[in-house]
Amino acid sequence: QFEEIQAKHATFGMGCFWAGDCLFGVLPGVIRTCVGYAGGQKESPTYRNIGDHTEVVNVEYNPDVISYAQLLSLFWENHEYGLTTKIKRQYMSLILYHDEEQKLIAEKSREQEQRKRTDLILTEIRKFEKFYPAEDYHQKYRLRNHPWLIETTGLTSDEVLRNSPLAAKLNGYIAGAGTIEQFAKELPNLGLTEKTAQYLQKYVIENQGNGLYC
Ligand code: MHO
Repeated sequence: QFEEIQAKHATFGMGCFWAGDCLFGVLPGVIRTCVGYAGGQKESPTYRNIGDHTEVVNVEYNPDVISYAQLLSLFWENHEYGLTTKIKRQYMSLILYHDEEQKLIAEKSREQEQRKRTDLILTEIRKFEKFYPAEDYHQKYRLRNHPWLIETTGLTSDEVLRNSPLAAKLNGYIAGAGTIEQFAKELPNLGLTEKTAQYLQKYVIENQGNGLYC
């Protein structure tokens, strides 16, 4: 189910990275997510000592299922990036492209977004260079508030929480990312027990549309 053969990567800075983790994690075609620091020069940044870096989410996706343009739509729809909002570098709007194709698509989509609005878009588009994964406690942050769910699905180590495709889905759904329809469609593929599915569904419905991922 989670084939990796043609996987590609995309990297976005769009405010607090817990949100990007949730929003991209539930997307069909997204295989796994990892939050971290990128875009700056400082060696080995940390959350407390982020230097000139930005919080980003690194997304591994299957381009046969979801396109880079679709990922960009989600990016534009879910954060602030206009000149009229004051945003510090930690939370800046940033697209780090992994190849020339992504660069062109990203630039085109920024132009399209710019035409829709009057204030200047501050989103920067730069080449992906170094990515520093964030501390474990930031990975799948929302899922970590649900020890029972982690335990029952066997996602019981930091490494598994970082790398598991299931963890990416659960982390997003538990926070209310993704639609109820999408959840209903995907639930049979998640391989959860009845009890676990019910637990998750309660949160999907409760948190649906509240946009509170951070
Ligand atoms: N609102 C959060 C931001 C966390 S973040 C990963 C806080 O209270 O720290 O930047």
